[in-house]
Amino acid sequence: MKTRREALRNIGLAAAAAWGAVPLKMVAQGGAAAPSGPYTLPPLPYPYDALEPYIDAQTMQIHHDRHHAAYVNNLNNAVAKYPEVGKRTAEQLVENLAAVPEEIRTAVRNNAGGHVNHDFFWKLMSKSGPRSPVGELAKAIDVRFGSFSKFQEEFTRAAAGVFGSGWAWLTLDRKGQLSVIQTANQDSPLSLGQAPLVGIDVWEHAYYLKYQNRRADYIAAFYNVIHWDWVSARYNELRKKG
Ligand code: MN3
Repeated sequence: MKTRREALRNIGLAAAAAWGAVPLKMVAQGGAAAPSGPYTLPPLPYPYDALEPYIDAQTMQIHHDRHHAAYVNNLNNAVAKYPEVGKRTAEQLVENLAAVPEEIRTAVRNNAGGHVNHDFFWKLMSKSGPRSPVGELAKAIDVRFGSFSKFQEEFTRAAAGVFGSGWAWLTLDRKGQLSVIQTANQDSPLSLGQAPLVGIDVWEHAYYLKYQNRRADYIAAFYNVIHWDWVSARYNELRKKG
């Protein structure tokens, strides 16, 4: 009997584990396939473990499937009463927050910002390709910062110095000027008239599982996953557009 009870309990545990696994999967698939509004969660462009060992698979899964999904869901909820606002892209929303009705402006700032920032962040990262900028961007970084390592020093300082939750960025403004800036919470450089080229999420949810309170170790690891081919091509595109 004891063996049978144990067997039943084990089946129960297995069933519980299986049920436990279901909601996470449904969040990811449901978020992408059955949106409850105009905004959808794009799938992660690579497997969860693609950035190991620098960024661990569990962090990527929770960060994309739960945190990014929540920004998308909250954005859909925010615009539910304002269908005309929901016709704008998330980028357009953060580029012109003043055009968003005051009642939902803070919710849009936080959640369209969160959506746009994370969409950018996933595309920005890759383990393949060069570990430093190429072409015109490499030259522009040398001119602006003195050298690539001087840029890294400034970017590291900015990322380490964000108090609380936020981001550090390398941005390009409309005059073609490169800058290293910080934004708080989910504020986007687009709201400041600047286009992001590189951005690091320094919210604790981005690194705490693997790095705990060691933000400096996470920032150092991040340099191994910047997709410089993509960033450099993006720089050329933005410069062409002027
Ligand atoms: Mn995040």
